[in-house]
Amino acid sequence: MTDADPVRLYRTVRLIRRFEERAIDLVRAGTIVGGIHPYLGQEGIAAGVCAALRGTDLVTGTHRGHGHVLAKGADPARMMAELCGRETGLNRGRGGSMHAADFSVGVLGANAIVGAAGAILTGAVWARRRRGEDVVGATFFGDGAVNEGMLLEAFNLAALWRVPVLFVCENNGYATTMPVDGAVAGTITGRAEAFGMPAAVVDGQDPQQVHAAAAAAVGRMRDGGGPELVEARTYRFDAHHTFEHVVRLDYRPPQEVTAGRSRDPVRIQGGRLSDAERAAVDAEVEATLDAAVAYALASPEPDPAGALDHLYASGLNARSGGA
Ligand SMILES: Cc1ncc(C[n+]2csc(CCOP(=O)(O)OP(=O)(O)O)c2C)c(N)n1
Ligand SMILES: [Mg+2]
Repeated sequence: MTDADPVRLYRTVRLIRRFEERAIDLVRAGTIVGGIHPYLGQEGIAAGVCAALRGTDLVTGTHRGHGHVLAKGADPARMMAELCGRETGLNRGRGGSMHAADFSVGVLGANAIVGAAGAILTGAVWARRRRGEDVVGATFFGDGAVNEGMLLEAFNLAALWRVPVLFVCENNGYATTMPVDGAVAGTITGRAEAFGMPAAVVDGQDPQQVHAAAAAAVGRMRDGGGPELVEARTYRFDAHHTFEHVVRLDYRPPQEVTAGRSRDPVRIQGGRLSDAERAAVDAEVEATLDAAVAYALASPEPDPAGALDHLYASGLNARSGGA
């Protein structure tokens, strides 16, 4: 089942947009320590893809991963608490921005290692299906990941073993400051085709177009098809990382930034709603985020005595492990 309901898609892109803007405020205030990689401008990709998935389906994301976690259904309050390093966070404040995970909604994690998330997702979907579970997965990665050996290895095994994974490339034109034309030989879809995977290019600024492409691919995968790739062309509206708010890096021509920002997924999707529908969603999102920020700020930080807890799935005690 997929859900292309325009109001739902708008709610998701608006939630991600406002979540990111509030998170940036908290970075500036020093409440979120270390900064974030804002997903501003790319919201339509997470929203469109995740609306094509079931709650039990799996996703993995990137260092720019808040949108993937929220679109898959994680609680914004516990996500905000995670970014603020609080005990009530999705991962008890230990994961933070780049490692947020919520297994209860199929989010196996954001991921700081460029190119790693595709291999994790491929293995996880393969393992679940071997156990007889009827799941598919989607993994998000940037244009900077398409030359990483680990991702290409994941393409190979997913194609060979027909693991139903949707590989979603968020091509925002840059890997940090490196333009895609200076780093990527050939094409991104050509990499998928080399492994026999169907591949399509979509307008990543249009949530409905992303959703249509993802829903079609996921439908084929549920019918027994193998992996597919979607390259969503997009634009990062803000910095690579919030450190750029402090240290200006001059790598994008101003005209390009203006043109890129003119195609805003929140406005594109919002334009499909009536004024009254849009106002109602906006108010609902604001209330959700007011509550999320209040929850995060009221939550305690973890007890430093527990800093080494939860390091090993086995429960091995890190304090005595090295002796
Ligand atoms: C394996 C690896 N190499 C390098 C880095 C440092 N790094 C972090 S983000 C980034 C750029 C990634 O670009 P892209 O995949 O296009 O994603 P975007 O930031 O544009 O969303 C790099 C090189 C890393 N985290 N992991
Ligand atoms: Mg990029």
